Amino acid sequence: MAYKNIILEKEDSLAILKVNRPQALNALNNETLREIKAAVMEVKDDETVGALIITGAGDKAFVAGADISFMENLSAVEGRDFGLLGQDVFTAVENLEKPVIAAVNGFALGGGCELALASDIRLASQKAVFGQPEVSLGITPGFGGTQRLPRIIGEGRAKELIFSARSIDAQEAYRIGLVNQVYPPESLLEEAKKMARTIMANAPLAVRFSKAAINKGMQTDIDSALAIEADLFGLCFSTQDQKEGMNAFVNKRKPAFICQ
Ligand code: CO8
Repeated sequence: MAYKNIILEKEDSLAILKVNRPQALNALNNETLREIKAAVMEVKDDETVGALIITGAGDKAFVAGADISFMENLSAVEGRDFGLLGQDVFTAVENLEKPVIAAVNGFALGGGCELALASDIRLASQKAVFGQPEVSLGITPGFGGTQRLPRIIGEGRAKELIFSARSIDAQEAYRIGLVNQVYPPESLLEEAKKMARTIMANAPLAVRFSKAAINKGMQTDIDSALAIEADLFGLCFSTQDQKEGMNAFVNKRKPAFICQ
């Protein structure tokens, strides 16, 4: 599919999605959100792709939020629909059955921070800036931020960031557990690729099941979550990759995983 506001590149078995609206610091309008969803579906259906990296085109912004010019005159119904669209797209990112790494190369504000939150792993450039400035614009976070931010950094810190609309730099984001690692701007994408390749060297189905167990388990009580883990753990023993991984260990050789 041809995209206008994003770039989807494929490099070996890695897909790289760049949000690309330089005139608006990669801000998200309807069209861009729909293109991100289409790209996620493309990655889902492409058996040659093992992981997705999401980043921003250019050197200034990851995504500077939802498009404020577009939102300015929305009615309550239109605002809700726009929120539902963003939620749907970011839930598709979260549920993609392949690992998703956000390489946050600059401003990640509002919807941009929420896109990073929907990713599995967040890596930041030293120049990255995070924040949920929505209340300074008279709205709440609406693309999942009120739910995913507290689940990732805890309720108190999430409330402070959302209520104050304060932006934080990459070091503070690292300190509070919002990002996994911080890198110099020039090595961020390479480090993201390196991490993706490390993950892809493991059994793909086991990674996928681990993601499902964590994502589903985080939304439920511990007993139900442990039941989900037990089912998926059991299912691994019906895969060829479990036999391959353990046989390789026992015979002191490198495993060759095959299951997608
Ligand atoms: N929307 C639209 N245009 C934007 C946005 C945005 N979010 N961010 C930047 N731009 C545009 C600017 O208007 C400017 O355009 P122009 O050149 O035509 O004047 C261009 O990008 C460059 O931006 P600046 O000149 O402002 O660049 P600076 O380096 O001076 O500042 C900032 C960079 C600090 C990132 C600044 O642009 C800024 O504060 N942007 C807005 C950030 C923000 O508030 N984001 C949150 C938006 S709200 C949101 O995301 C809600 C999500 C849930 C929605 C639910 C709906 C119901």
